[in-house]
Amino acid sequence: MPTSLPRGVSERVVEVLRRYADREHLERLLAIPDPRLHSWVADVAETADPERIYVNTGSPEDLEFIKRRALENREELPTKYKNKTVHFDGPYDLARDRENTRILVPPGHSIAMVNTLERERGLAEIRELFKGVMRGNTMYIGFYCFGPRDSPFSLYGVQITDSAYVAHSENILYRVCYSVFVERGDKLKYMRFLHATGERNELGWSKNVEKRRIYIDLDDNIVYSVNTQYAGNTVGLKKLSLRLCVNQGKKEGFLCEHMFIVGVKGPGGRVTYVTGAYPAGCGKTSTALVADTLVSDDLAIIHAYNGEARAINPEVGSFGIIDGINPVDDPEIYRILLDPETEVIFSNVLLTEDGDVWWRGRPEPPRSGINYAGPWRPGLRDDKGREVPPSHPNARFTTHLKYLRNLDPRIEDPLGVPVEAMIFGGRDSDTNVPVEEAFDWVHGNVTKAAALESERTAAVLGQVGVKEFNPYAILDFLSVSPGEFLRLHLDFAERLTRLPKIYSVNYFLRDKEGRFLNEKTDKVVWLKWIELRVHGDVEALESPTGLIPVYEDLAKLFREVLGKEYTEQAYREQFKIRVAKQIERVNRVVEVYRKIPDTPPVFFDVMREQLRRLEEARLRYGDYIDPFQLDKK
Ligand code: SPV
Ligand code: MN
Repeated sequence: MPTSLPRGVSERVVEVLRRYADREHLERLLAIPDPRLHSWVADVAETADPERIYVNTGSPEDLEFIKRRALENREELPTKYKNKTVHFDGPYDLARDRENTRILVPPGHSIAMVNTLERERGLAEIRELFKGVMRGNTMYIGFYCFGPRDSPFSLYGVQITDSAYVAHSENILYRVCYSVFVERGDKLKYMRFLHATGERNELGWSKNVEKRRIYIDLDDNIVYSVNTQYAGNTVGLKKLSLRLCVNQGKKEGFLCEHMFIVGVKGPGGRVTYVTGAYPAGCGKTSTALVADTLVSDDLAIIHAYNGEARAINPEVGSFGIIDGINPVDDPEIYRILLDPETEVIFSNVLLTEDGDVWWRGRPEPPRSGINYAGPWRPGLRDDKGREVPPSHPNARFTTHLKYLRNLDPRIEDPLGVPVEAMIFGGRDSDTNVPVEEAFDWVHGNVTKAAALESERTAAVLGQVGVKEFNPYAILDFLSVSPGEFLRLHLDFAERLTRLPKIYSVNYFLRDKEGRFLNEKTDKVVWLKWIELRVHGDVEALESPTGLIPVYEDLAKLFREVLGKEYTEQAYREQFKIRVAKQIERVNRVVEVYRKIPDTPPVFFDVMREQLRRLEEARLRYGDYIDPFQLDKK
């Protein structure tokens, strides 16, 4: 123990900490010259009453310890593969909980389309729920950089959790940077995350899921999460931080996005950086993986820097959907998931009796084992007679990006990569063409980003398949209204001299029989087309809703990139403009924004223009426009 206390630390705080932390861990904590941190930890410990405090410095021993603890307390189960474990969330805790995720606000305050709760009420509830909640468990404290070290764009976060699984996940997904906290102490601005699993039942699931709460306190830059394990509800720096980051971005003039960042190679070996926002389960991860290089698969922080939009990845790992990943369509990720050298946490897959892991996409049929709902055998039905899938549709893998052969080394570039295009993708069976360029930044932000819709998938609790409004694919993570979020983007452009181009993509068009019009692999062609457009290397056809590819350019790309014939018939079917459906879409989305009071007026102007173009087109062509009838721009 140091004989004198670090500056500003009170005797009382140290007294409390000493009750929970042994000498080594107390010293680790006090080595960070930040008395507010010490008081917070002491306060949490006194309330939650853990057995002990573990301060994670990110040393190999600490990382090992946390992994071992997750196995010892059965939050993770071993598999027959080295360094690969399985975690189960239980059948009622398999996805993000929208209803119980709230932004805490002052009395009488609300944010359009965002779930809020009166701050004092929320905090009181949390205080109650955290009383004694960690009894008998270890409280882990982790320190993370949300972005490259020494980047002016990076943010920082401290996570307290009683879950070794959550701590383990964060050690994979983020850069542990205890030493930065030691160096910078109270000069460092950081977000805080406090999580408790709550009581677990005999199968290890959070028992009190009806008391699951995820409360975001913007005033204090802190998120609370309790009675849940699912990573989207618990891993603070993942989606919980996104709400804090959006709010900070609003104040400081940067963008915090639910976007991948990839490099696409073009003629002469040039690399063009593109970001992409898609709701979960709409092809985001798979698109990120088919690009030539990958910087990020889920999140991007974008700053205006010397007139350029520069993007960093706050993460270094991936929490990806595993359902459907197979050796043919996704060879790289499939390899990583089973490679003896990689570290992976599988969640909510099937763990077979012989220690193998099974998800939809593994070539052989599933065998008996345990899954997210308990023991499983082929043909198992639930109490309502429905077949229990062996592996859940929102089953996931958590792994390091460093295993990717095409990881872009610029993931560590402190100034990020220049963004030249932004893609917005949704799951849409009947309206949008596979790829389309917006006329300009404002048109793209309004009609492709702010107006994004998608059919619901398994990543959130609730009915699958319903068409949902999801502006910028970030609705679930907004702490400002969608109107304000749009305005942030419009304002952001004023600080740029080179504006990224904006695109929509849709991989989910279907024919009348319900069959997909595109192959999974086609998306790489859309990326290559976007790359060429950014550099003005190919022309485009002007539709009422944007600029679409010329048939010959796509046919050439299909041949070069996929070795495939692309027929005029396929093009015609995929790229016909569904005028009537597009009109419905405009009307639907305008209705939504009419109820959002702070929508910038330009939104309605741009939508009105879009509607006018569509109506004119309908008079001229009818409900569908054959793309061969369109003129070059
Ligand atoms: C998503 O749903 O967008 C994800 C997974 O990336 S979660 O962490 O649950 O948000
Ligand atoms: Mn995501």
